[in-house]
Amino acid sequence: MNWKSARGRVLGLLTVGAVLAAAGCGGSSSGGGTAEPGSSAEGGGSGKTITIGFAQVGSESGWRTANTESIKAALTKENGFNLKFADAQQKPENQIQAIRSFIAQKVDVIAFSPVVTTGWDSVLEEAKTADIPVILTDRAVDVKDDTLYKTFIGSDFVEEGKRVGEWVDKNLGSKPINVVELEGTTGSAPALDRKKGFDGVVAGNPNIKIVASQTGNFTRSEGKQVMEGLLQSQKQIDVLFAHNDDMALGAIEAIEAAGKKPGEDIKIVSIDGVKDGMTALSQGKINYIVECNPLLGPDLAELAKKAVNGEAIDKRIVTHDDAFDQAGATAALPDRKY
Ligand code: GYE
Repeated sequence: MNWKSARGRVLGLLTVGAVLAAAGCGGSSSGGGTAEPGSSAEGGGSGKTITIGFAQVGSESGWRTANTESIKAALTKENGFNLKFADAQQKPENQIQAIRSFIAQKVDVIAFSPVVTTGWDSVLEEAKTADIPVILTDRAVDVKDDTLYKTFIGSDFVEEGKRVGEWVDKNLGSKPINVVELEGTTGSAPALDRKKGFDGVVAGNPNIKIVASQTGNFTRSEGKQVMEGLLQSQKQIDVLFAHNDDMALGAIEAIEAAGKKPGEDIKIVSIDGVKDGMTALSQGKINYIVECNPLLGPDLAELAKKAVNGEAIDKRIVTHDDAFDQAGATAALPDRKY
């Protein structure tokens, strides 16, 4: 799809425009209108350095690792950023604390990937009062006032779940099947939305029965543990839908330990498309993966510059996701970046 390249061009032009405008305004000392007093004027012609606080979810999955690497690689000194990075270890209270500390440090912009959807109104109001723009990356929040954040960039998780559901419906739904679902972190946008998308589709096929749905918190170890329990408690499991690859990979270990063949005795579908997941798909242990693109760093860098310069930004930016079967994964693996 052309979305990325077209968007890249648009952002690129706007950035060039902003730089030219700043260079042309002459006379003033900092060149940018919204400079924090503490920020230094470096960044090789791309304006003043932007101090950005990023509060990450944690390091629960391969997806998250790739996401963190992308963000750190884009928000560098050379690109005009001073990045303050906090890891919340999957605890919303740690993220709130990190955001409060970014506000106290008077950063130019705050970005974060909220662990769960709720509980953000007060801290985002504090950021707004301090006049610090907030960018949501990857995950959504559920707040009363959507002016509390500037924009939200990330995948459409309902659509991802829907696409997985459609594949199951089309490829496995012609006879009665029992499905177990490994959900992501309880209360997180991807867990809520992927479930909604998937369950909504399969509900239309009376052959498909979701016999159990339990959280594995997006981690490999919890995916394994929960699957071990399900293999004992369920008489017949035909399909596993894991909300991310890591939980599918943990479940594969449990299925193999129980003497069953993942991908054959139990069909497996998941979301993310990280290298380990794609490898399992290429080996036939997973049957279908809908991608979720974690490489949000470059777009976040452009959005942060625009937010600090007070430029207009779309409220919602949806990233493009592919989908893979076994042959597709085998073909994509050699060039896979994460
Ligand atoms: O799918 C999962 C990670 O928020 C899209 O979080 C992200 C999800 C991703 O832990 O692997």
